[in-house]
Amino acid sequence: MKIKKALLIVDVQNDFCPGGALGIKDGDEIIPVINKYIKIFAAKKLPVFASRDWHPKKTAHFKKFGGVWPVHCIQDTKGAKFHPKLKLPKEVILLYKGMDPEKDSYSAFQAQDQNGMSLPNFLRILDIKELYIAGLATDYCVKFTTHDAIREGFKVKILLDAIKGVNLKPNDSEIAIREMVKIGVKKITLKDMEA
Ligand code: VGL
Ligand code: ZN
Repeated sequence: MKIKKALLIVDVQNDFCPGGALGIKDGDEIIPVINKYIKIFAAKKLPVFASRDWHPKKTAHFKKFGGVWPVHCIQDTKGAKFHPKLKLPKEVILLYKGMDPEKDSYSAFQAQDQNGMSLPNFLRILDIKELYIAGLATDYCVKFTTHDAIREGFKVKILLDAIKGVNLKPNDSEIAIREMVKIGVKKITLKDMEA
Protein backbone atom coordinates (compact mmCIF):
# COMPACT_ATOMS: atom_id res chain seq x y z
CA MET A 1 0.00 0.00 0.00
CA LYS A 2 1.14 3.53 -0.76
CA ILE A 3 1.97 5.58 2.28
CA LYS A 4 -0.27 8.52 2.84
CA LYS A 5 1.13 12.00 2.30
CA ALA A 6 0.07 15.50 3.22
CA LEU A 7 1.21 18.98 2.27
CA LEU A 8 1.99 21.39 5.09
CA ILE A 9 2.22 25.08 4.17
CA VAL A 10 3.87 27.04 6.93
CA ASP A 11 3.06 30.71 7.66
CA VAL A 12 2.67 32.21 4.17
CA GLN A 13 1.33 35.43 5.68
CA ASN A 14 1.54 39.11 4.77
CA ASP A 15 3.89 39.97 7.63
CA PHE A 16 6.50 37.46 6.39
CA CYS A 17 6.38 38.77 2.82
CA PRO A 18 8.03 41.92 1.42
CA GLY A 19 6.41 45.01 2.94
CA GLY A 20 5.33 43.07 6.05
CA ALA A 21 6.45 43.60 9.64
CA LEU A 22 8.97 40.76 9.38
CA GLY A 23 9.26 40.75 5.61
CA ILE A 24 11.48 38.02 4.19
CA LYS A 25 13.41 39.02 1.08
CA ASP A 26 11.61 37.50 -1.93
CA GLY A 27 9.34 35.63 0.48
CA ASP A 28 6.41 36.04 -1.92
CA GLU A 29 8.32 34.43 -4.82
CA ILE A 30 7.60 30.96 -3.48
CA ILE A 31 3.84 31.46 -3.62
CA PRO A 32 3.23 30.53 -7.29
CA VAL A 33 5.30 27.38 -6.69
CA ILE A 34 3.36 26.52 -3.55
CA ASN A 35 0.16 26.95 -5.57
CA LYS A 36 1.42 24.27 -7.96
CA TYR A 37 2.15 21.86 -5.11
CA ILE A 38 -1.34 22.57 -3.78
CA LYS A 39 -2.88 21.59 -7.12
CA ILE A 40 -0.95 18.32 -7.17
CA PHE A 41 -2.05 17.36 -3.65
CA ALA A 42 -5.63 18.50 -4.15
CA ALA A 43 -5.87 16.52 -7.42
CA LYS A 44 -4.87 13.37 -5.50
CA LYS A 45 -7.30 14.16 -2.69
CA LEU A 46 -4.42 14.34 -0.25
CA PRO A 47 -4.75 16.65 2.77
CA VAL A 48 -3.39 20.19 2.66
CA PHE A 49 -2.62 21.94 5.95
CA ALA A 50 -1.85 25.65 6.24
CA SER A 51 -0.53 27.16 9.45
CA ARG A 52 -0.58 30.77 10.54
CA ASP A 53 1.63 32.48 13.09
CA TRP A 54 -1.07 33.88 15.35
CA HIS A 55 0.27 35.98 18.18
CA PRO A 56 -1.40 37.88 21.00
CA LYS A 57 -0.42 41.56 21.30
CA LYS A 58 1.78 40.80 24.27
CA THR A 59 4.15 37.85 23.98
CA ALA A 60 7.71 37.08 25.05
CA HIS A 61 8.26 36.29 21.34
CA PHE A 62 8.50 40.04 20.61
CA LYS A 63 11.58 42.18 21.19
CA LYS A 64 9.72 44.63 23.40
CA PHE A 65 8.77 41.80 25.78
CA GLY A 66 12.17 40.11 25.86
CA GLY A 67 12.20 38.14 22.59
CA VAL A 68 14.03 38.69 19.30
CA TRP A 69 11.31 39.70 16.85
CA PRO A 70 9.56 42.89 15.84
CA VAL A 71 5.80 42.81 16.41
CA HIS A 72 4.24 40.61 13.70
CA CYS A 73 1.25 38.40 12.92
CA ILE A 74 -1.04 39.77 15.60
CA GLN A 75 -4.29 37.80 15.65
CA ASP A 76 -6.98 39.14 13.29
CA THR A 77 -4.79 41.81 11.68
CA LYS A 78 -3.93 42.25 8.01
CA GLY A 79 -0.34 41.17 8.68
CA ALA A 80 -1.55 37.81 9.98
CA LYS A 81 -3.69 37.10 6.91
CA PHE A 82 -2.49 34.64 4.30
CA HIS A 83 -0.78 36.38 1.39
CA PRO A 84 -3.50 37.20 -1.16
CA LYS A 85 -1.73 35.23 -3.92
CA LEU A 86 -1.82 31.96 -1.96
CA LYS A 87 -4.53 29.75 -3.43
CA LEU A 88 -5.65 27.42 -0.69
CA PRO A 89 -8.06 24.64 -1.64
CA LYS A 90 -11.48 24.67 -0.02
CA GLU A 91 -10.65 21.47 1.88
CA VAL A 92 -7.60 23.07 3.52
CA ILE A 93 -7.15 22.40 7.22
CA LEU A 94 -6.31 25.72 8.89
CA LEU A 95 -3.95 25.73 11.85
CA TYR A 96 -2.92 28.44 14.31
CA LYS A 97 0.25 28.69 16.37
CA GLY A 98 2.17 31.13 18.54
CA MET A 99 -0.74 31.94 20.87
CA ASP A 100 1.20 31.15 24.07
CA PRO A 101 2.34 34.51 25.53
CA GLU A 102 5.33 32.87 27.23
CA LYS A 103 6.82 30.90 24.33
CA ASP A 104 8.08 31.24 20.75
CA SER A 105 6.18 28.12 19.51
CA TYR A 106 7.90 28.01 16.11
CA SER A 107 6.85 24.47 15.23
CA ALA A 108 3.63 23.67 13.40
CA PHE A 109 3.50 20.57 15.62
CA GLN A 110 2.39 23.05 18.29
CA ALA A 111 -0.35 24.35 16.00
CA GLN A 112 -4.04 23.57 16.32
CA ASP A 113 -7.25 24.20 14.44
CA GLN A 114 -10.05 26.46 15.68
CA ASN A 115 -11.43 23.63 17.81
CA GLY A 116 -8.13 22.88 19.51
CA MET A 117 -7.32 19.80 17.42
CA SER A 118 -3.52 19.66 17.10
CA LEU A 119 -1.54 18.89 13.95
CA PRO A 120 -0.10 15.64 15.40
CA ASN A 121 -3.68 14.52 16.17
CA PHE A 122 -4.83 15.26 12.64
CA LEU A 123 -1.89 13.31 11.23
CA ARG A 124 -2.69 10.31 13.42
CA ILE A 125 -6.39 10.32 12.59
CA LEU A 126 -5.82 10.74 8.85
CA ASP A 127 -3.08 8.08 8.91
CA ILE A 128 -0.51 10.41 7.33
CA LYS A 129 3.02 8.99 7.34
CA GLU A 130 4.84 11.48 5.15
CA LEU A 131 4.88 15.28 5.23
CA TYR A 132 5.81 17.63 2.40
CA ILE A 133 6.77 20.93 3.96
CA ALA A 134 6.77 24.37 2.30
CA GLY A 135 6.61 27.97 3.45
CA LEU A 136 8.24 30.53 5.72
CA ALA A 137 10.66 30.67 7.27
CA THR A 138 13.28 28.06 6.40
CA ASP A 139 15.45 28.86 9.42
CA TYR A 140 12.62 29.07 12.00
CA CYS A 141 9.16 27.59 11.63
CA VAL A 142 10.04 25.29 8.74
CA LYS A 143 13.15 24.06 10.55
CA PHE A 144 11.45 23.46 13.91
CA THR A 145 8.46 21.79 12.26
CA THR A 146 10.73 19.50 10.31
CA HIS A 147 12.72 18.47 13.38
CA ASP A 148 9.52 17.69 15.29
CA ALA A 149 8.18 15.67 12.35
CA ILE A 150 11.32 13.53 12.19
CA ARG A 151 11.36 13.11 15.98
CA GLU A 152 7.76 11.89 15.85
CA GLY A 153 8.60 9.31 13.21
CA PHE A 154 7.30 10.90 10.02
CA LYS A 155 9.03 10.79 6.69
CA VAL A 156 9.72 14.37 5.63
CA LYS A 157 10.32 16.07 2.32
CA ILE A 158 11.37 19.70 2.24
CA LEU A 159 10.26 21.59 -0.88
CA LEU A 160 13.40 23.50 -1.81
CA ASP A 161 11.71 25.77 -4.33
CA ALA A 162 8.91 26.61 -1.92
CA ILE A 163 10.75 27.78 1.21
CA LYS A 164 12.57 31.03 2.12
CA GLY A 165 14.46 32.05 5.21
CA VAL A 166 14.79 35.12 7.42
CA ASN A 167 18.62 34.86 7.54
CA LEU A 168 19.28 36.96 10.63
CA LYS A 169 22.79 35.71 9.92
CA PRO A 170 23.51 35.38 6.17
CA ASN A 171 23.84 31.57 6.02
CA ASP A 172 21.11 30.58 8.47
CA SER A 173 18.87 29.01 5.83
CA GLU A 174 21.69 27.02 4.26
CA ILE A 175 22.74 25.74 7.66
CA ALA A 176 19.14 24.89 8.52
CA ILE A 177 18.74 22.86 5.32
CA ARG A 178 22.02 21.04 5.92
CA GLU A 179 20.86 20.12 9.44
CA MET A 180 17.52 18.90 8.14
CA VAL A 181 19.23 16.64 5.63
CA LYS A 182 21.48 15.30 8.39
CA ILE A 183 18.50 14.10 10.42
CA GLY A 184 16.93 12.37 7.41
CA VAL A 185 14.87 14.98 5.59
CA LYS A 186 14.82 14.62 1.80
CA LYS A 187 15.09 17.66 -0.47
CA ILE A 188 12.82 17.84 -3.51
CA THR A 189 11.57 20.35 -6.07
CA LEU A 190 8.49 20.56 -8.26
CA LYS A 191 10.27 18.61 -11.01
CA ASP A 192 10.56 15.57 -8.73
CA MET A 193 6.81 15.71 -8.08
CA GLU A 194 5.90 15.92 -11.74
CA ALA A 195 8.30 13.15 -12.75
C1 VGL B 1 8.55 32.74 12.32
C2 VGL B 1 9.99 34.25 13.21
C3 VGL B 1 9.05 34.63 14.12
C4 VGL B 1 8.28 31.72 11.26
C5 VGL B 1 7.58 33.09 13.24
O1 VGL B 1 7.09 31.51 10.93
O2 VGL B 1 9.26 31.14 10.76
N1 VGL B 1 9.75 33.31 12.32
N2 VGL B 1 7.86 34.04 14.14
ZN1 ZN C 1 6.18 34.73 15.21
